[in-house]
Amino acid sequence: MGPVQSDTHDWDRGWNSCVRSHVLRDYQISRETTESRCPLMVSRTHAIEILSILITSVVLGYIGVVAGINLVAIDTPPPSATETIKVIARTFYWTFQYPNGSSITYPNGTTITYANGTTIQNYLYLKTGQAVQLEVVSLDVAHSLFIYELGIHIDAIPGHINHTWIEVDKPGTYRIECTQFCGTGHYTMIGKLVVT
Ligand SMILES: [Cu+2]
Repeated sequence: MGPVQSDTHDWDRGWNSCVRSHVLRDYQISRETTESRCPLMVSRTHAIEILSILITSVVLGYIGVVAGINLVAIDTPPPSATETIKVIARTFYWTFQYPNGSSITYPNGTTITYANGTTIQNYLYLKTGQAVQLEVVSLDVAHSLFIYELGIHIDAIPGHINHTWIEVDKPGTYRIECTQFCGTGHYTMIGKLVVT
């Protein structure tokens, strides 16, 4: 079979010619056949493969870098978050340990400053716009602190401190719950974040 008459470019003519006269006729679509009989086609195929790999690598690399930068940014507390509150999980309650000099404003409007810090069970009090760091730990089994409305979710693991931070820009009461099944009283392990 002679070369195909076409107004397309050289590569297309080479391809059609090679495939029709050798590959399809012999029913052998192998690397050896294509390389020995259709060098033009092979070189074009390799160029497309290399280009595809390069484009894919650049796109995936870009996504990876952007995701990495955002993950680090999300995990990094703002400079104003100088105070660290310890969140301690036990079966089946939370305690929030405030550092020395903490100032807490309660819902009735009273503000108290605790020179030696204070510990409060099941209630975490914050002021609107107050950024604090949280150190989360468990004293018995694995728990997990979850504040659905704020998208905060962090495990409380015995012997291991997990870090996160929180800043709420809207006053209100937000439910704190444990999302790790920790025993028969798991469902009672409810706390409240009160933002004044
Ligand atoms: Cu729990």
